Amino acid sequence: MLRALNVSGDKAMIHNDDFEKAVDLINKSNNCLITTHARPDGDACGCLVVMCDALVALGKKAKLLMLSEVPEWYEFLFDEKVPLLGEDVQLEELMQGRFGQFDLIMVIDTNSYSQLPKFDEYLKQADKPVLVIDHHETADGLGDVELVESDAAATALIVYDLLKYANWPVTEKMAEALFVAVATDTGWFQFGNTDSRVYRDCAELIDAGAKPTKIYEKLYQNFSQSRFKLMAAMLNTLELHFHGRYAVQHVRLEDFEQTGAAFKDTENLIDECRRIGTVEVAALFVELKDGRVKCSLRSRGPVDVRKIAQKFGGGGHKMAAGIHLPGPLEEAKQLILKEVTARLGK
Ligand SMILES: [Mn+2]
Repeated sequence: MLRALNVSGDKAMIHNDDFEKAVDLINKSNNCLITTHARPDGDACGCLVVMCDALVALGKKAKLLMLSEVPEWYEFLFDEKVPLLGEDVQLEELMQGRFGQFDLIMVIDTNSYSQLPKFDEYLKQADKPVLVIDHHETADGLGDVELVESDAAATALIVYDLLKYANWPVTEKMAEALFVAVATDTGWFQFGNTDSRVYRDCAELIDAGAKPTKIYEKLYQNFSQSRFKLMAAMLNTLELHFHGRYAVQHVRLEDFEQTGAAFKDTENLIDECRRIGTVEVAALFVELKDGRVKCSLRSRGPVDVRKIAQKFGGGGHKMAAGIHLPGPLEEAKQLILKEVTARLGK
């Protein structure tokens, strides 16, 4: 039996017709390929686990594929290592159907080609229905059916709504994965996207078996020594502009070498400087091996960092966005400083 979720007619919410189409697409499929954006975060990982389990529970085949490595602190979500495109599976194998003969492709927590390196080539030529579940505003319209709601704090909230709409059971493991997804995308209920829906859904997930204290320990009190040293190196680079309203930090290639940390260890490090009371905009610049600089931006004021990111081909949300900039580091910093100055400087 299907349960009506959205009776308010609120435009920002996903219409029941779309949930119906998504359920239909899934019911018609037998062999599904599920992927998410490169550099998967907690929301991406959690949603993948949940959709895979939901499909298997329906008696379907489902395969996960990652486009870049899963950070080790999310590995506990997965029963086994997820195949990595370009490493465990080559694009050619995927193209030729040797990884699987799929009749449905699910793209989760992104709706843009630029977030799907190499996989975008497969997606463009694959003549298969695509279901997108996402909460980002940047959208290329990849799906034949799309469950997209930019007001949702996490894609996991949409996944959860889908499960409830379709009346598919939520196991303890699924509840944990959904909780991890929502908790990480809200910075453990700190960010501005933490609305009553987040707390309501998380309360339900706790009732379904998610254990917040255990999850907190796994996520936030589980640093490797090398990651902690990388954080210490980053903290030492802090620059403050505009009387402490703009915080800038960086990580150089040599920091990775000296600490033994990996690129993925930079996830969420940008949030450390939010402890400084004056900070409204924060930027973290990370040198990449290919010479580019990954810039992450956070806002907790009126500055819309997505607009800054979009100027240089990046994307994200008002409060959190990212861009790849050409190097060197100092020039990338100047580029963003100019944008922030236009917004904060008087
Ligand atoms: Mn997300």
